[in-house]
Amino acid sequence: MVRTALKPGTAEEPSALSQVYLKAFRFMLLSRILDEKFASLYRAGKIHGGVFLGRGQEALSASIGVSLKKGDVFAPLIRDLAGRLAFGEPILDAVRTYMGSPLGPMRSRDGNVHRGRIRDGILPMISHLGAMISVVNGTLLARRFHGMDNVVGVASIGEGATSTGAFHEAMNQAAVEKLPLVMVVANNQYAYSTPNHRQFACRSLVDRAVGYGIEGHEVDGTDLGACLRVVGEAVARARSGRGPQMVVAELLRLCGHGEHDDSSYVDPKLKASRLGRDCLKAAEEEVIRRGWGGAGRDRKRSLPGGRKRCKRWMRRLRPFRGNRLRIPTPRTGARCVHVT
Ligand SMILES: Cc1ncc(C[n+]2csc(CCOP(=O)(O)OP(=O)(O)O)c2C)c(N)n1
Ligand SMILES: [Mg+2]
Repeated sequence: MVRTALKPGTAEEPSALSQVYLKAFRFMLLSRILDEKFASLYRAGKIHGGVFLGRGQEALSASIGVSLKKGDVFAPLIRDLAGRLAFGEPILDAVRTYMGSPLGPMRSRDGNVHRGRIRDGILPMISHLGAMISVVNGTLLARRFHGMDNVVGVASIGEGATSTGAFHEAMNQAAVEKLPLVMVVANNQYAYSTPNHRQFACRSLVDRAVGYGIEGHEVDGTDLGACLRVVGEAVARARSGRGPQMVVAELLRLCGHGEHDDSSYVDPKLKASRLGRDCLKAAEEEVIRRGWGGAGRDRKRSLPGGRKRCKRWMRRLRPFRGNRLRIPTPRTGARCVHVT
């Protein structure tokens, strides 16, 4: 059994726990604020194409980002802004891609969430539906051929994607090759508007891991401490050579599939259940409860990345100021296809 330093709730409360918790929390908060900004720009007609948010999934996502190291590989989902930021993606990459700027990593050829930085291990997304798992497998195999050990690859997908052929082929390959793959499934109860009972008949998605000879772990995706522990342990296991790991996080998407979707089909009972609790709010309460934000005036100042500070900082981002963003001109636009 691989142990990690993270044992939330223990009496000794190691400082490493508070540090990693606060780090993840900061990225959750930053991603939520950035997401809100994208949503408002979309409603103002300033973003073309879709806007897809990670609301309600930030605890899981940030846990991935903080569990990985330089040299690892991450194939994020459309809802993984928190994880991307925690893994080191510059904020401007998100802003520039959404705003169609040629200064962005996709040079305005792609409109929203398909961006990546191959050199830094963030794989640009092909599809939300399982296609990236094989790409992570391939990257891990290539690194093995080059004698690069100690590398972990995380593929992040939704529960809907676990019903695709791409998912099953890639899981099987990862198991046979004993790849250091961590398959993180955000079970947000819906694939677009299709509820889980119309998607699969197994009791838990973790059962699918067993069928491939892969270790599976379930976690409450609304609980940051639990996500940090379970994702962190899965990454440590994969890194130590125990083969692929699958983590299934139970949570609820607290937004539409994209900003074009009012999500009126979501069952109110689910919203009222534990799955529907806001992981960011829960994490913030935990920070305050444990006194990690300091006390009194100090608390305001040190509560990690306090909302005001984050918002003020965001306003300073040049691309958001007026019209200073360099959108493609007819000349540069003609040189590339713009996909949204
Ligand atoms: C081949 C293909 N079919 C359909 C779609 C449209 N589509 C994109 S995401 C999605 C649902 C994905 O659900 P899930 O895997 O549960 O992820 P979630 O959106 O819930 O995070 C659908 C139907 C697509 N992008 N590609
Ligand atoms: Mg889903």
